[in-house]
Amino acid sequence: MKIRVKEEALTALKENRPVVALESTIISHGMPYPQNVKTALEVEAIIRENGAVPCTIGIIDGVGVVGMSPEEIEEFGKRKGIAKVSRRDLPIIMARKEWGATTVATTMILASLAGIEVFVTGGIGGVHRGAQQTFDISADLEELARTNVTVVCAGAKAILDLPLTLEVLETKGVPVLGWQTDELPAFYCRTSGLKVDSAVQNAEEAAAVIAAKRDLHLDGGVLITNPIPEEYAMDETVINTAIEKAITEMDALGIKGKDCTPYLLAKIVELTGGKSLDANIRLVFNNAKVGAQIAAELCRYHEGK
Ligand code: PSU
Ligand code: MN
Repeated sequence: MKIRVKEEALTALKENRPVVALESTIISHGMPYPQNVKTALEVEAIIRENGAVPCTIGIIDGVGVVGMSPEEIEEFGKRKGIAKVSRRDLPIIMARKEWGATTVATTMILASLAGIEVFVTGGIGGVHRGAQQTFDISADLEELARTNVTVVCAGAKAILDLPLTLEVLETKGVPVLGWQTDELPAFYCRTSGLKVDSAVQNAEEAAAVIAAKRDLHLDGGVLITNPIPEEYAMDETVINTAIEKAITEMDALGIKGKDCTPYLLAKIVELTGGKSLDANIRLVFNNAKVGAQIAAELCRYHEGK
């Protein structure tokens, strides 16, 4: 597979310094322009401030780019028609030498190929509501089952069936850790009423679990779920009303499959008058700090901690 890792990241990895991966579907399909570009660049800055090298990942002319330039990030935010690429789409986009925005699943694949162990995003895909009929279960869950990358997120959105998402993660053997909480955060809100497998209080505790999993040769990722900061969390009734409405409209329009998540995210931004976008941006920033800390702690493990 053709992959290009930026020089700065290659050096950092060789010298056992922390590197953090970032995805591009959140840029091309998760937020509107120009907030998408501004957020992506700011997340990189936060990761740097916290001592790690950021690597935004995407596919450019069929090459898996691990560590885009600011100009490339701008292009992913601006350009229309960049495909949303999950595991099954990856070979097609590469063979055709096209551009592709990487989902959580594909970002994990490319990060892992480059030797990056930690990946920061907003939310993962999961079991969609009504999956009992539609079978719509994100390939992100399958990837978490097999690829050795830790994913830091703010839980999963209530556009998904959260209890079923946790069930699938359990089946697939993916530890779900709560960052300073024992409750699964629900993206826009801090709580979901569901328990995570274990709380971790700091990067040291998180890294200990990740290292133990690796020592056991248990393939697959670890999910770190970090609640949105209190001051940016949304009112549960407001967000749930918007989510219900967005799902109803999506079903009426007959939108299915990979178009669901991008449609719902954009619709919810519209229905909340931009409030959900603000929350989304803030929670990604918050995750960036945690991801950089965990990546640094994992480097200490490599030194034989
Ligand atoms: N959740 C968000 N923003 C996003 C996504 C999820 O809040 O941009 C994207 C991620 O790239 C994730 C993908 O991997 O949606 C999941 O899509 P699907 O459900 O089609 O697998
Ligand atoms: Mn799907």
